[in-house]
Amino acid sequence: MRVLVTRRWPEEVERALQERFEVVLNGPDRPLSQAELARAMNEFDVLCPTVSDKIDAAVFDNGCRVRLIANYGVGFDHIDLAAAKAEGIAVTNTPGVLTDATADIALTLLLMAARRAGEGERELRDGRWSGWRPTHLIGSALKGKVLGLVGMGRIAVATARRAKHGFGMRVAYYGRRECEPEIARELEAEFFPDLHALLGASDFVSLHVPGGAETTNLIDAKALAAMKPTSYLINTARGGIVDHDALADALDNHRIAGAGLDVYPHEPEVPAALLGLENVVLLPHLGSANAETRIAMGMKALANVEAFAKGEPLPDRVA
Ligand code: 8YV
Repeated sequence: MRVLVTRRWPEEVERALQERFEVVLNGPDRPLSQAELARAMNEFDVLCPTVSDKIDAAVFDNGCRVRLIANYGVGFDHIDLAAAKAEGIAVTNTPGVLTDATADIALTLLLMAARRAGEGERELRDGRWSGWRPTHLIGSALKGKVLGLVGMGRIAVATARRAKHGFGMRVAYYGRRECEPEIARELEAEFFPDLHALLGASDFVSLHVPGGAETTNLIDAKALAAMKPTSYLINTARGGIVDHDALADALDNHRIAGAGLDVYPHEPEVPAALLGLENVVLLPHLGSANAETRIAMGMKALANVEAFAKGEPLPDRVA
């Protein structure tokens, strides 16, 4: 069985994969072009892509040998599931193993934005720090503030646990349905069936819904207008969920206090209007970027490829 790994993975996972299958690794470790992806579809049985590969319907146009797309990552909005399904291709992801790492980055962004850490570091490195003073770079406290979660899946719950148990924040959430009673009790979480009502009640809003057509620009100018002028927006989910022109406008005009972003609509492009603003923290998609997590993601992808090779049910099938 021929397997293509589109980006370089941690060594131990690559080795484990190579011990079992005929594996081709993308030596230059740059994103594959659409033409290269289309070619790969005819040359391999299994494709292991990442978020930097756009698997759209067109890559299947010239025929397709691939039977399994084992995505390295939990989000799969870069894969056209309907098109894959139409080709009879199974798709898997890597849920669970990057929950803590991503929640850690949500809290990193929240703390950096609330305490103006990026601004402070830029000031210091630029030699602009003139010394301590009582009114210098005053941020916001977290204790008693409301963290409003948009979506209440695994990563949202892990983020809420950190915020509540670690920082004494209050928890509210918006979702299609209420979360499990046990989790609601533990977090003393207030459910908002209306997104804008949640936005208006929150001091920090953290996004945890999947990307894709259903959530594109969910946080638009209207949604931002529903937020308090003292509130912050945190996004570790997908860039497309936020209208970044509207966000830049809201930040520039201080209609919200700040934002912390790890994801962007067309990565690695970062909306230019954000780059000049002080009240936004910008990270380069680091959600799952710790050594343990990246290995666990690879091992999970490998488990799916192995199950596929043995004709067993796929542990993390999404299509
Ligand atoms: C991954 C992510 O590193 O898993 C996801 O959905 O957003 C990231 O943290 C990336 O997607 C790898 O494909």
